[in-house]
Amino acid sequence: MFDKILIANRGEIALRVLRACKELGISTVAIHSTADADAMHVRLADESVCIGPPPSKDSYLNIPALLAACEITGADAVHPGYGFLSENARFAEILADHNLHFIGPKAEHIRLMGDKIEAKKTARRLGIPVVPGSDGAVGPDDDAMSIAREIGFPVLVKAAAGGGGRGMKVAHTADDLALAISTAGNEAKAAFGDASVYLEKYLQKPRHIEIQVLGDGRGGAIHLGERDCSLQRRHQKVWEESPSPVITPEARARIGGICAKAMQDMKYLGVGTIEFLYEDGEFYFIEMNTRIQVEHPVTEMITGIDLVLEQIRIAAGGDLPVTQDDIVLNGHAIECRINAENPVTFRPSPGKISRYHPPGGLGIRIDSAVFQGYTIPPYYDSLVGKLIVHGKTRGECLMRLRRALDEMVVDGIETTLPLFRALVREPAIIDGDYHIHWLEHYLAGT
Ligand code: MV4
Repeated sequence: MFDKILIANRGEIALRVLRACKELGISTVAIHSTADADAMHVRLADESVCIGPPPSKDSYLNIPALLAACEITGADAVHPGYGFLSENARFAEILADHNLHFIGPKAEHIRLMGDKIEAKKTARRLGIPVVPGSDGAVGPDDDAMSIAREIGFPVLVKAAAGGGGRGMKVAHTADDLALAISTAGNEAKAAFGDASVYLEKYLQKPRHIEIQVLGDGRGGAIHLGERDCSLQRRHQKVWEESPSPVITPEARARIGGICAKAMQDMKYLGVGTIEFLYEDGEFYFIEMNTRIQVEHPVTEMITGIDLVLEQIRIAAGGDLPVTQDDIVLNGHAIECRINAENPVTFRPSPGKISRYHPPGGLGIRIDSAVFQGYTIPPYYDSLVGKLIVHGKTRGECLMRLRRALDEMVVDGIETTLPLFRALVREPAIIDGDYHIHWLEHYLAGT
């Protein structure tokens, strides 16, 4: 097991990792920019190192500074959290070159899943259902029109180096195709330095269903059910829940088994999330994330498994905590991502929290690093915290969530709390009757 872990992140996920380390008896090193000097994870860590000025490129993304912090403190492992360097294969390799453990998958798997075309080819080879589309990138010499006609309009043009919705263009008819391909390619070149694009059948109103997987790197792997993350705004998840209101136990067992088998075949190491679009009873692979995700608490609440603690144990050579048959999905969990943003315009609202009262009681969890008097800096994401609620049923969970949202106080800044207080009372949400575009239509009043 590791002796000292450097947590290469900030905010709530840095605190989350720190808690798992403390429960494992592992010493912790916090790193922070000058803007985060009084942050909670810095206060609670055994040691801390300031690694630079506020801009992420000069601090949380500053690999030489992070290596120096490991050197100074004698850390033997690095946990990247999510975002920042968490899916940077080069960072994982550099750490290995310095005899430091990267708490995450093998660099080859990070790189593989970072290329959306290679990820899809790998998924198909492993027996995971994928969206019908082109076999790889569509180049200038390819007959994109015949490929598109084979797929059937509307088609979606996607950037190979994209992800998270960046570099996507819909071609509704043949007339739109050439412009969609050139626009997506130019945007991809500008954004990612790689103009490669591929085509997929455009699914009109799917749900976003993701499967949590855990592998020991030696051929053992299990799945921990799904999370329904369909409520998104501009590709930012807002509300996540498990189980999904539309996935039956049979469908869960089928797709979960396929994912677990694929991870066994890959000898995948650590936590991972396999993302699907789900429409008319069919799952379609779109991407795989090779990091711990923001919404991991939803799965923890219904499985009772501490995903971050297991991530660390497995990275140190440990075995899977349970067998697939041991996994029991208990009840229902919903997570609301509460941001320091105007609840109507979503304009960021950094600043000092003058009053803070988190809700409590049975089945209520708050993953947050804020406190009364804390100032939310303007340099990073606007997450105030995640409210995660568990209930025996979805109905009980919604009732408890409504009570918790009404009890929660965050004054001094604007937050999206009012949005969640409205959503939890919205008939379509209460019925679980929504898809990936539902929230944007709701917000637009359409
Ligand atoms: C799609 C799609 C429809 N059809 N692929 C958005 C980001 C990335 N995860 C993939 N995304 C999509 N891929 C096909 N073939 C619709 C989306 C999409 C989306 C997916 C999940 C959650 C929210 C979304 C919002 C807009 C578009």
